[in-house]
Amino acid sequence: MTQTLITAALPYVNSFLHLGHLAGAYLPADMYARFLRLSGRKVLFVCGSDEHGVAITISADKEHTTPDKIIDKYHFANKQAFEQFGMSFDIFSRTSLPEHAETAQEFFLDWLKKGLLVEKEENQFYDEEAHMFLPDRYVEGTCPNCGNEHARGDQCDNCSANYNQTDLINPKSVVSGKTPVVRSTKHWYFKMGDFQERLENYIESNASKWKDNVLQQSRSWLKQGLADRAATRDMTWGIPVPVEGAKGKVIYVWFEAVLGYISATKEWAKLHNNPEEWKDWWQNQDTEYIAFLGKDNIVFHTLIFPMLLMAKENYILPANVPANEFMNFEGKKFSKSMNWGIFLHDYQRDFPSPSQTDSLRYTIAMNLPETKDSDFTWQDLQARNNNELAAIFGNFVNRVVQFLHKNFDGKVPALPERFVKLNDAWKLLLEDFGREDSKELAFEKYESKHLRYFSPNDVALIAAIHFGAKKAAEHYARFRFRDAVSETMNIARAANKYFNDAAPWKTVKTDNDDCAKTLYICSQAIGALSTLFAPILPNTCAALAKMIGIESNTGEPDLEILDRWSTAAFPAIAELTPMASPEVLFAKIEDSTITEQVERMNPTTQTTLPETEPTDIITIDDFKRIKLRTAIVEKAERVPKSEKLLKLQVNLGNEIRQIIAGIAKFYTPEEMVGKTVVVVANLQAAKLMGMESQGMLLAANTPEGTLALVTPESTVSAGSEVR
Ligand code: B3M
Ligand code: ZN
Repeated sequence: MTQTLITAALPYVNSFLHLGHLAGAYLPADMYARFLRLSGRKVLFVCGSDEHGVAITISADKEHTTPDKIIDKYHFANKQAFEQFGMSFDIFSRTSLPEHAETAQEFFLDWLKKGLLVEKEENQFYDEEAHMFLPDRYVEGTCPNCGNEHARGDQCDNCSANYNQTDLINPKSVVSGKTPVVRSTKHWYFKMGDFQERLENYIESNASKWKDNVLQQSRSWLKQGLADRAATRDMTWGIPVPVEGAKGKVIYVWFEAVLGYISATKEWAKLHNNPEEWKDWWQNQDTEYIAFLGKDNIVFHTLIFPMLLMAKENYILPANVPANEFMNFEGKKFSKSMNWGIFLHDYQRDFPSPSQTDSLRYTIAMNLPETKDSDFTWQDLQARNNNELAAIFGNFVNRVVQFLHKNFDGKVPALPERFVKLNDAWKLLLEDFGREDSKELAFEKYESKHLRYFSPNDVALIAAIHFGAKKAAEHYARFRFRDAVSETMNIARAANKYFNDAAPWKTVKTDNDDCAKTLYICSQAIGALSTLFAPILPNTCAALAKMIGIESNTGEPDLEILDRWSTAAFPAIAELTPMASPEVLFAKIEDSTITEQVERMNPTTQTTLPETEPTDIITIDDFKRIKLRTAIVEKAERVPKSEKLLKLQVNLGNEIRQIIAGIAKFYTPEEMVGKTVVVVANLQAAKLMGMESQGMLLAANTPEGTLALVTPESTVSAGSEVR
């Protein structure tokens, strides 16, 4: 295998990207791509927007606009967000391009020709008012299994039952609100059963390398037996079925979206003035193909996509599908409708500097949901930034550069006569290390052998870099990104320790030659870190390269292919290279910044944030789902360390609830006690600064920028319904 094709799942363009997206697929894919490029590997990294399917039309309906407007809005927003967060795609394409329709239709016709599609008539709901068949998410009704009145067309969120939409009790069209009729409709079904055995062999032949979650899901599908699956839908938005008599039918989104990777590669090849080059990737046995995605997309990439590729012949299959679990936000699932989570553009607004982007990448990387769901918290971002990035990596760089400016004219020291052959000795030392597997053994063995040039401290640091880089590479190769990054941070730790142990502030007075050598080695360590941290901290490493006067390479596309990784432990910076004046790599994140973010999570204060999304119109039924009740405040106290929050105990008639409200700037605890307020009673509980908030108060923004509580005009008892 001489080259690697990397794809990251094509995000639906029906919402903005949030941190959970980065954690699920995009950040690991990007780190992997950058790592491989830095290791001298030829890489093509492909992504784009998934612009068809019901997810898009539903969002268009909700935003009272058309699908083509929706896709433009989110495609460009997402593309920009990805760029800001450093995704080093070779191409970010979109499935609404005519070239993609061509690819998908060509595949479809090929399935027809090969007899892989069967036509069948089946019953489905039809909305006579909207003149359309209703895809599963367009029908709601009562669950035939548990009686939940808001069950979706194909599955119930309450009891997780799966059923046919025509089994729903009291079905309603989401489009018109009317009861749909049953009509029969014709579709093309893909004979997945024909591929059962080949797919089983494919999965099992990869079993030793794949992650457990990926294997389990794939095997469990195969175990149930692959049945015919509709490859078309009755919809106008999508890629038309390219046969006569198929008006109003499109190719099912999952059967074309995965082909979007191929279309994107074709677009890339065209842009590179070599339109046939895409085949060099997809139809080349020397390509290793790795598909990154979140856990909800697994079988589409381990079974459906491979099946489509097998059917077409000549195509390579994914060699690995290192899917992640989900990352939650402060203990709860990211949710667009509940406004829970951090969108990338929100983070960008509040933390605009490139190093802050890197801090986020680092924090997510250290919390990647590689084997189980994980959690992102603001506190963790602060701790990772302050205690690791700033206190270890940034601190080392700063100490060295400052020392150079104070004592060596701001330049990498020239090697004194005594150590003039240091680079040759360094080469020999690394050759010796190359014969050993473990850092500890190597150190013991060579500590004294190289004494003429290197002190034991020197050997320890060079060993830490050499073996750390090697270990990190092994972790990257096995998709263990958290370990890869921890390993890299350990190198920075070792560098700090080296600076402490070598104590150049002492030797500068006692043995200037030795001091020069120490600082020469420190400078080389900075060079090494600027390569080894590049997959995770590309902005910082680019800035660092500039600062230390070496050519920046953070594993971006289209650079000369060079292996910088395995040579990272060897000196890369020439003597007397000037170093730019010291610059703080990572500014500390203050407590108040974090407190402010945490408080913004409080729904009561969220209204003061700039609008990032168009306001949605809701129906009376939507409104009825919100249960508003009056409540009497029984106790109120300030929340320590917070300017904005009050902790309230409120009486709802039949229960006492704790509510953490962002009103402390406008109401004292004493004023609050005894007040009758209006509370959203069925809001999911949330944690604010470690305390549970079981509801939310209503308050209005005043023209003066303060808040005024909503209270009933006359006396009512606690727990009265507000409508
Ligand atoms: N669009 C999943 C999603 O955005 C889906 C992935 C397609 S990969 C070809 O949730
Ligand atoms: Zn149910």
